[in-house]
Amino acid sequence: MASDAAAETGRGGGAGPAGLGQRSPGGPALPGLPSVSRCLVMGVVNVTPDSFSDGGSWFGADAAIARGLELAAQGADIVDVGGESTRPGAQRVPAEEELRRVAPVISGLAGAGVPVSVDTMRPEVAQAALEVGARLVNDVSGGLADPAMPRLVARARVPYVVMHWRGHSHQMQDRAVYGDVVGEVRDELRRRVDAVVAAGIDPALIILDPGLGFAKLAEHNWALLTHLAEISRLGGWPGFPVIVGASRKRFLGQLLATPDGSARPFPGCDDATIAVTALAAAAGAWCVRVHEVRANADAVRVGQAWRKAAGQAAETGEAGAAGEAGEAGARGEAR
Ligand code: PMM
Repeated sequence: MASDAAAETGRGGGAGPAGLGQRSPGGPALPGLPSVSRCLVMGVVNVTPDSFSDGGSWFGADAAIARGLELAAQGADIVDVGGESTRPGAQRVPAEEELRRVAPVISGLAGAGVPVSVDTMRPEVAQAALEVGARLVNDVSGGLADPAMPRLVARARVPYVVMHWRGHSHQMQDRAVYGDVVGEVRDELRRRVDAVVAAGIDPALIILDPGLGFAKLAEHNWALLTHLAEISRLGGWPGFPVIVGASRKRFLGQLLATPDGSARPFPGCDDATIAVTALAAAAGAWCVRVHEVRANADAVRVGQAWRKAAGQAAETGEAGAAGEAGEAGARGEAR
């Protein structure tokens, strides 16, 4: 089934130069999203009072719109707007409240020409967000939280982030149990891809996410980060683009803990995030999701130059600057 569907899309089975997906840097662009020949930068605006890393900072439409515009000016290719915290232990907010938070922000940013994604697990929120201009649905549950989501996305024909997820925030860390984290995350993602394709989503619109920090301990996050190419290539499918959301997550604070073992608070984790961004971009990630854009945008260019020098990027159009992929890149000829 997976192979047949993949064949129908006309995409070959080969992976990109770094083995990380047909729409990794230099591959065809996803519809509605910027077409640049490097890893994209997704800036985060959490319109919540309690998100792990920036909760409360942009809680209010005007502040959130201003922040989104600031991130776009700093080099964000996409601005991700969310209205529900997914930090470990968080309780859910009602859908009406989530929508009340995100709709004016998405409308304001999209109206200003910013490519916007909506970070939601709810189809009714995604639907309303798409109506006011969102171009991508970022579903951290990969369609598991609400089976109506894949059907909605299929009808809307927009790019869809399928993240690895094992349950809502109040229970997810109890489920951070793996024998072989890379293999299990791959298998579970493959089942999600099969399910959302069966619901009608075009495989060419799917982006995969290993779900760092979601039912993962630090060791799991590091294992996944160092095996992004394996996440991209699920059995029977051609390579998918991969998005990486390491920004300010607790495993970075744990890495930078004081000698007495206290994790560094998240605002002190931006430099570590930037290091991960450079490595992920060098490995061929399609996008990084980050809270601070300017330095991460620089790090993406470092990673791109690294890829190119290592012979992993295409010869044309991957100069490390914000060059457009162009038609040849979009057809995959640049490889
Ligand atoms: N992480 C968070 C929220 N949304 N979306 C994707 N695709 N990937 C992630 O890793 C991800 C996400 C939680 O982080 P935050 O609350 O600090 O923004």
